Amino acid sequence: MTTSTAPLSQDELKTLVGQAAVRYVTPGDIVGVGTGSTVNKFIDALAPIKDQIKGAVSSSVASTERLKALGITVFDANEVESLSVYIDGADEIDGKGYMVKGGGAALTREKIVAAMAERFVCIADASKLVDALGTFPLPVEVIPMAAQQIARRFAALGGTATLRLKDGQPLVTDNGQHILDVRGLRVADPLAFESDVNQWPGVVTVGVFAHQKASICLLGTAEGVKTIN
Ligand code: ABF
Repeated sequence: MTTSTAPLSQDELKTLVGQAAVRYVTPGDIVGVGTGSTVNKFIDALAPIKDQIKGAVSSSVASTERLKALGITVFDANEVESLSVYIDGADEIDGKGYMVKGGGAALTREKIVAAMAERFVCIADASKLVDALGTFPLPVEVIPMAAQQIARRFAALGGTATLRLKDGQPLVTDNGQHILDVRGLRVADPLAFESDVNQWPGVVTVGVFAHQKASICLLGTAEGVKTIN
C-alpha cells in the first residue's frame, strides 16, 4: 500500500529552511539576523543553541524583540566589526542570488547588516525563486519629501509607484522614512539598476540586493531543502 503524504505548506517549507540555516552558524558567533516570517523560523531554531552563540545583530525592531524574548543578546551594529554569516529571507531571488527584498519594510537595516557579513545565506520557500526580478512590487525606502519626485522617475521607466500604507496612513519604517512599492518594472540588470536608483535624491534604500547578493540560498521545496550557490 502506498501512502501519499500531503505536500508541505508554505509555512512548513519556511520552517524547513529556517532550521537548515542553523548549520551555517558557528559556535561563538555573533549572527546577522534578517526580518520576516521565514527568518522568524530561523530565530526560533536558534533558541536551543542560544548558549552556543555570543548573540546577534538584528535588522529590525521586530527581529530584535523576537531575539530578546528568547534570551539572545542583541548587539548594536556599531559594536561589531564583521559577521561570519547573515541569515535573511527575500521576496524574490534569481539564479545568481540577486534579490528583491523589503516586503517586510526592513530593507535598509537588512542591507546594512548584510554588508557586514562574509556570507549571506538566503532562506526562502520555492515560491520566491524567479527567472527575472520584478514581479514582486519593488520596495524603495524614501525620504518622505522626495516620494512624488521619485515616483515620477519610476513612471519614466514604466513603473507605477504607490506609497505603502498601514492603517490608512503612510507606513513609517524603523528609520522614520516611507516606502514606495513599484509595480511594472522588469529589472534586467540588477547591479546597474541598484547603483542607478541608489543615486536618486531622496532614495534611502532600493529593495534590489545585487551588490549584497546571497552567497547561498536554502530553498524549501516539496523535495526538501535545496542549496543553491
Ligand atoms: C525580509 O524577508 C524582507 O526583505 C523580505 O520582504 C522578507 C520576506 O518575508 P517572508 O520571509 O515573510 O516571506 O528579509
